[in-house]
Amino acid sequence: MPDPITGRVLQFTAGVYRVHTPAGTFDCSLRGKAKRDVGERVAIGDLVSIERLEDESESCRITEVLPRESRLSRHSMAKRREQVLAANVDQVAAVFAVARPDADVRLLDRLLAVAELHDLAALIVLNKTDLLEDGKVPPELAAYADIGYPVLPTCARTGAGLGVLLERLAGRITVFTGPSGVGKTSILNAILPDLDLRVGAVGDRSGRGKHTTSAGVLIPLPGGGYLADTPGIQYFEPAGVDVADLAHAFREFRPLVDGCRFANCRHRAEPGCAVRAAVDDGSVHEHRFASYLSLLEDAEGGRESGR
Ligand SMILES: Nc1nc2c(ncn2[C@@H]2O[C@H](COP(=O)(O)OP(=O)(O)O)[C@@H](O)[C@H]2O)c(=O)[nH]1
Ligand SMILES: [Mg+2]
Ligand SMILES: [Zn+2]
Repeated sequence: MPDPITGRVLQFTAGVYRVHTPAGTFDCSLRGKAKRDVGERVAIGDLVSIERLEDESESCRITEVLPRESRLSRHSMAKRREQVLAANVDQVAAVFAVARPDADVRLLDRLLAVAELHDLAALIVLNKTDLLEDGKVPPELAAYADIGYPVLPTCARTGAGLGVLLERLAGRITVFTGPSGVGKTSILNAILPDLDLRVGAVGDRSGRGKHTTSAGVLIPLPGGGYLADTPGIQYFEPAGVDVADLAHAFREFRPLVDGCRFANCRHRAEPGCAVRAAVDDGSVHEHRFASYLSLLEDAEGGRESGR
């Protein structure tokens, strides 16, 4: 029996796992004992041992799934279980455009909250900088650097900023996410010329792109590391989240919450709320607070509907 090889699950389609290894990329099956041991479906990003079947040299099977270091998951209300979107993720890159379409900060805050709740680092990519008249990132977006998120301006058209982005991605598994039409596929095509993914056209009126990127793939990067394209993260529902944890998902609130008068303060309109005071004195941005309140409402709604 040849020695097993260790590799990374890139994709899963119709019962076949595509596994990237130093010896090449192989299509593998998962059956028998390995399947029973896993219990839940193997996710993209999982590290697995595979072996080639001796009789059919083209055929491989997964013999073991190595322990996960992290997972990015979404709680499915309908299926009443956790759905793992990607395993062993190191960071989340939230990709937005500076214009066409304008950055949706509510969605950005939601994605950042997902990253924080999973204890994952996050970075913000602001694409289409060629559309900035004065070359300056809008202050509302630049402000994310003040609360500790790396903000990386890029332009898929000219290639500006892509070198810095690549350095950030090297050797890590990064979930690449954001609304459609912001240029995610264009960035991938620019940094990985061999990939040749389809770029969606932007509709004239809405400024939004067509949905052209399919779900659940991990793309190997030339400098090591992978990009994970997991659209499901956008539909994150905070319904499974403890409302007490939600303030921690807004990193600039964390040092404040101990200063609230009530230990169970939800930072809505309670007297003596330190978060509210920080919003009033301008040290916490209004729109971050509004995003928090909207997620709080969702989280409470999920709890009251008797999940
Ligand atoms: N002006 C400008 N347009 C861009 C840039 N990057 C992408 N686009 C355009 O934005 C539209 C959507 O791009 P696409 O890569 O499909 O976005 P995705 O939906 O996020 O994958 C396409 O028409 C691209 O040509 C950029 O840096 N500057
Ligand atoms: Mg795309
Ligand atoms: Zn409070």
